[in-house]
Amino acid sequence: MRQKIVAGNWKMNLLKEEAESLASEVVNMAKDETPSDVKVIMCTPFVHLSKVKSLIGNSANVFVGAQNCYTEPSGAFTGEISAPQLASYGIDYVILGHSERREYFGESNEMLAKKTDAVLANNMLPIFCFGEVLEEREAGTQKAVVEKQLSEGIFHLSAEDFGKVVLAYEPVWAIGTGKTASSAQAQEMHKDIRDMVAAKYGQEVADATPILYGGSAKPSNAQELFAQPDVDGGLIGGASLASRDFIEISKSY
Ligand code: 3PY
Repeated sequence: MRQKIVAGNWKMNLLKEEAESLASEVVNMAKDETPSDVKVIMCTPFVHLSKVKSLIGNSANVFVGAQNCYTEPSGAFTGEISAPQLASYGIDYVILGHSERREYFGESNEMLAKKTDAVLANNMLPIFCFGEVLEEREAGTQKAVVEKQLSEGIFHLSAEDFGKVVLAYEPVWAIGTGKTASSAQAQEMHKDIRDMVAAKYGQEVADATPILYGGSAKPSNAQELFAQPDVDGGLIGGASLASRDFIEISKSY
């Protein structure tokens, strides 16, 4: 059985009090409503991580994640946050390679390979994002694009380390656009991704790898997406900022 995961990507949203209310609501609702085999993760801006971590306390099914980290452990890198720093706050997960980081901050597959190593070396778990842009989908090259992102960004890992990774397929044309990939489009790509993992690491590892769908997932489409055999959950943008919507998504399996 693969781990079911609903991870919220808060992006650069919420002020202090707003973040604290949302996190408390999610923790309380998840305790009562989210099925016990679903992990709920809140990936917050750096400034909220410590507080959200303490609000989660010893909750059994809610975890905290960052949205990025730097490749180096320490030093003269003004404005950056390192993996050891995140680990020292007890952070569980780190999103890497979100399309907004790739597009606005020039993050390459090579840089993401180093970030992945840094996260794993500090005993945190990467949520590794990848996906094609609209022109690539229209040109029918999405599979090749995804294969390159995986082979350059994450397929250097040993099978043991790869076993700790959460993959998140996020078609860029479905991010912040309100467009969602149809459940059939998501399933087709998720199956291709699982086959790529199997070709590299073997079927057993592939069958155990959680592959999340990201891109305008919301309560009204989560059930259909999560019903697909190779979709193991979601990386949720806007809908993770409303506790009721986010928790409804966590109940959509
Ligand atoms: C979205 O749903 O828009 C996302 O970017 C999730 O990461």
